[in-house]
Amino acid sequence: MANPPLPNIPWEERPAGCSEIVWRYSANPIIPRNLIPSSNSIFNSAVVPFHDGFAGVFRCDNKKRDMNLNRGFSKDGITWEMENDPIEWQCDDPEIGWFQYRYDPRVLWLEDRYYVTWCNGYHGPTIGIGYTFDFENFYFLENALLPFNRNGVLFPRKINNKYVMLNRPSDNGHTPFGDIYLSQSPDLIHWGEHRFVMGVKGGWQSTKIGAGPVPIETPDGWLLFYHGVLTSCNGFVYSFGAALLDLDHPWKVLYRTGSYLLSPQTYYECVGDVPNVAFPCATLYDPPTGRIAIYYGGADTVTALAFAKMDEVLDYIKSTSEL
Ligand code: BMA
Repeated sequence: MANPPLPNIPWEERPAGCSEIVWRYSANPIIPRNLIPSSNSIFNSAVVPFHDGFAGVFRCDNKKRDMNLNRGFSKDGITWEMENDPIEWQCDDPEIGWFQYRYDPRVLWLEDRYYVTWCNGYHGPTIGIGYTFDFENFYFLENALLPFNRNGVLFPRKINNKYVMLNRPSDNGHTPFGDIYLSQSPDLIHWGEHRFVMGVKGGWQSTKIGAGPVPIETPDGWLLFYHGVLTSCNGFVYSFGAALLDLDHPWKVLYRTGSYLLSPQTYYECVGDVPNVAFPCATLYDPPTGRIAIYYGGADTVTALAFAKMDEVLDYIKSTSEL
């Protein structure tokens, strides 16, 4: 199990009187929309442990409302320094190296480097894959799938000797449907052996669902936080819950939360450029303490932090599971 201890994980105990499995950081949002001069909004972003602190790839929509990815660094995972200019991706192939838009990054350590996946504009949304060794130089690898697809999330190790990626086929717009699929690859470039993982259900996850942060390996299965969308008379509402996927056959869902773990209820989740959105893209995990920190976007405007304990999340998924 490749989950090293993370003693410096950002953490705040569950507030007195709170009975939620996932609770919010009291000083949310941790990243305001205007942290850098160029930004309109900074949200749906991903972080990883890096050196003695943390590094991240952030969705920064600029004041022209271009959607792009900027890098950032933090000592404590809470206070971030971010570059004002977007990451420049090195790519030798001009056919795929051009910029249309980039958003909703996920970042992970996989074998020998940090990989980044995101929703990449290439004649419509698809999954871009890039990598960096040092958060200085970034390289674009390929578009993994044909448009239209979003929410591409890699597993942090090969499974059955293949790279594995969750993804969500979509349309070219705001997609009023969507189930989670899984694709497999020998080399992170050629993808196939597609499998259905799970589809929409009632209530908070009735319109569409999509993988959130990189899955965490546990003895009980891959822990996947995922977002679910409900269509209200006022538009989409983005909440998140979690599932446990079989370790060897990760398209097999073992358990799945019947209720959401967090839904947009605070001001910074309900009010912003897109109201009523809580959209998780990263977790940090410290196995010795069971602490989990969840990074999520609030209302497509700011970045927020929530906390949970691994044993409680696993118990909750199992005890509320509805497959
Ligand atoms: C999805 C993506 C996300 C966004 C969400 C709510 O389709 O664009 O980046 O958070 O819609 O607007």
